[in-house]
Amino acid sequence: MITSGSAPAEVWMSSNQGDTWTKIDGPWATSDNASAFFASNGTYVALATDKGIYSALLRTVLSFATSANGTIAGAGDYAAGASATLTATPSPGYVFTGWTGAASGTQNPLSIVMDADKSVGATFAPDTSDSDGDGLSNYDEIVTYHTNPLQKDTDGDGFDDLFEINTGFNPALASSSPDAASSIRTAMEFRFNAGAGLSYRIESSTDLQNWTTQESAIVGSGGVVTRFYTTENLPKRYFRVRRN
Ligand SMILES: [Ca+2]
Ligand SMILES: [Ca+2]
Repeated sequence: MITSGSAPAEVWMSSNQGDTWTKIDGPWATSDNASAFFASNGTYVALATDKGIYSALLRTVLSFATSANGTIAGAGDYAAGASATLTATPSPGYVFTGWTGAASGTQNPLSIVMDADKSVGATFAPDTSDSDGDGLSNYDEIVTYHTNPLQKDTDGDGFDDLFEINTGFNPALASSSPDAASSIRTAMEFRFNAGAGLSYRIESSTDLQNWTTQESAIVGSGGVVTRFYTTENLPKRYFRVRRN
């Protein structure tokens, strides 16, 4: 691409767009049909058809395709053969995943050679890492819940973000807190007699076939041992006690 303008002070030409430059004597004027030129790094480049110079250096243009969830820096005009540095910056909650168009791979920043006009795009994806280890991805924290991805208890109310979300409270607002929220549940009381110094274990089952140890090494004192177990989501549950 060549940009029109007034006559340049100096005119240089190249046949290979970058490596070898030759100064062409002037004077140059628009009337000489130095009809188009541009300046780059202090060097003038011209296309002058009436002088038989057809291999004028070209300016290259780096442009970017619109990318969702991030931006790319580095667009602009470059002398042919110059390098351009592309830098992709993801929006908060996203990560850069790769270049598209005239660039490829995942290196960032990336240097490319401007040997032609180029258009580059970038892809970004939700950040699925969990920096503070609270069970919520960085994307969920930043984009969905507006919580701090580096702090388990964003609003400092004593409850982690995930617990607040699971119990219907706002993890980013201290005035919305599950603090002291209570409920009454029906439980089952299980009792057995345990001899002094003897060891027992409590097992439970939902089908009388497969038994799971609920508590082991219960040492008796010559009296009744009492335990409570929830019945929530357990329409059938059986208990037994065994001597160890
Ligand atoms: Ca997290
Ligand atoms: Ca909290």
